[in-house]
Amino acid sequence: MGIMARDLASGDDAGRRGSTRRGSTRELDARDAGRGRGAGTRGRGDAGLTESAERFFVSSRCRPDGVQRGVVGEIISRFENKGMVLKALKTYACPKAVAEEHYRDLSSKPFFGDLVDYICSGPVVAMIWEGPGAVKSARLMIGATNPLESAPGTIRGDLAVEVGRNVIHGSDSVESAEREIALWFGDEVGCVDWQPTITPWVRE
Ligand code: DAT
Ligand code: MG
Repeated sequence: MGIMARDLASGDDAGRRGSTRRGSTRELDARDAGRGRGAGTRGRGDAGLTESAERFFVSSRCRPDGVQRGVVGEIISRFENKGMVLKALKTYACPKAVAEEHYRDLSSKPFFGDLVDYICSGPVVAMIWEGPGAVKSARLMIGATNPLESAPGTIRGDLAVEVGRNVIHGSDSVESAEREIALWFGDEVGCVDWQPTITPWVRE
């Protein structure tokens, strides 16, 4: 597991933190319910993470102006409407060390300092979404890095005009999603193991 946000933020020993609530909120397995097989549960081992269901990390980077525009609800709606499942969400004041770790691959870029300052300048809403092919699908929904090159209908294509204010971050691979989830959500305390009851109407 990668480095965790709170390690960077506070030097905390993640391993000493309290027990995970993951798995304590067991939901009716929507597929079983839909097929009349009764109230099954999903343990961590298959918490919606079948080989066809990936997790995807999204942060809607909202400075005060972004919050005023109210794009967080719009972004959530788009992923919900697509049929992805929201596994975790939090509003977060991003410490500089977390931002630098998150964007470490870009540390040699001339805009790195401005990017880090920007991410730390206001509340960030971090989310974990899950669904089949979630990484590729969500990247298509988000659109190109430069909003002026993002297709209409994409989040950036519809909601942004400048690369430095492109509204949303999304993981670019399954590996980076897991790294970013570990960074932002640590051991996933508070993440909910659930599936919507309408799952059989969204997925075969
Ligand atoms: P993406 O966010 O589409 O994965 P990226 O990982 O290449 O794109 O870059 C991360 C962020 O860095 C991007 O969302 C906005 C910022 N950025 C990228 N290229 C930039 C540039 N040329 N000038 C200013 N900011 C840039
Ligand atoms: Mg990227």
